[in-house]
Amino acid sequence: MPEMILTELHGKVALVRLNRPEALNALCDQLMEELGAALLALDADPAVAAIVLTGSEKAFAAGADIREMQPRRYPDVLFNDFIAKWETITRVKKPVIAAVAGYALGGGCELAMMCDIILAAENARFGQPEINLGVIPGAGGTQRLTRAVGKAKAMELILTGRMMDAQEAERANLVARVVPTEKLIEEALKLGERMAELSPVALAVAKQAVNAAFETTLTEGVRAERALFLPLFGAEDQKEGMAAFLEKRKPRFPTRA
Ligand code: DAK
Repeated sequence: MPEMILTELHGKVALVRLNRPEALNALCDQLMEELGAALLALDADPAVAAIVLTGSEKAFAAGADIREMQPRRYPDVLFNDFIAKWETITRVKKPVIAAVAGYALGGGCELAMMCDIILAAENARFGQPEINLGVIPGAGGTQRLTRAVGKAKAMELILTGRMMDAQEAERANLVARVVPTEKLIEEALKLGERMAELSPVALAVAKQAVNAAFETTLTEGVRAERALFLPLFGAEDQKEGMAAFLEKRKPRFPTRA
């Protein structure tokens, strides 16, 4: 049984809560292992259509665990590849929504950025403060933050360790939306429930297509989109989705997640 995360099912939406409050959800090896295993199990579970990842009201996650990292030496980090367990979340095919309240710092900000959508509570604070520790972001922060907010702001945040609040993060396009802190989970579950009504095949493919935009040129990206789009006509969900529109009714997508 996992000790550092809690998982609940709300209809077809799984809510995964990082639960290490005494350390502001610092992301230690055990937590990352438990999280990775839970996410892969939910991805394979037909009862689940979408996943919400959250922390506490005080902290989504205040970064990788500094106490655990401090004694590590170069050959250890090289051979005991602690990066691998951080990337599990990027293998999930179902939509993953980060519901961020409080601190999302360092690895916490990087974890949120690996999700498909970030929903921020009014009290959320984002930052990459690794520079204060004599290192740099190590789980994609220099790349994903820069793609999200652009060079000037990414440089400023990463080179100074400054945090930005939820409003600034929304203006900078890091987050999809800011919601009242007490409504964060409700709003994140609503997003997930909306997706649970849609075609799981189309959702998974849409994720792949949007993610391709961060990997390639426009011409290549448009080609990738086409290669993902055309096979959807071979899936039953397209027949049902378009028939339902023409018959003025709600679609009932045959494919299960
Ligand atoms: N690690 C370990 N413990 C942490 C922690 C962290 N990142 N953040 C907070 N804590 C612990 C504190 O030590 C404290 O524990 P006790 O002293 O009570 O035992 C407890 O949580 C409460 O924290 P504070 O007393 O500091 O609470 P405050 O409200 O005063 O301050 C704060 C909140 C978030 C501003 C402050 O805790 C803070 O500055 N925390 C550190 C933030 C930070 O520097 N984060 C970046 C860490 S470096 C990689 C993947 C990822 C990474 C690297 C590599 N690979 C895959 C290769 C990521 C690196 C990082 O994230």
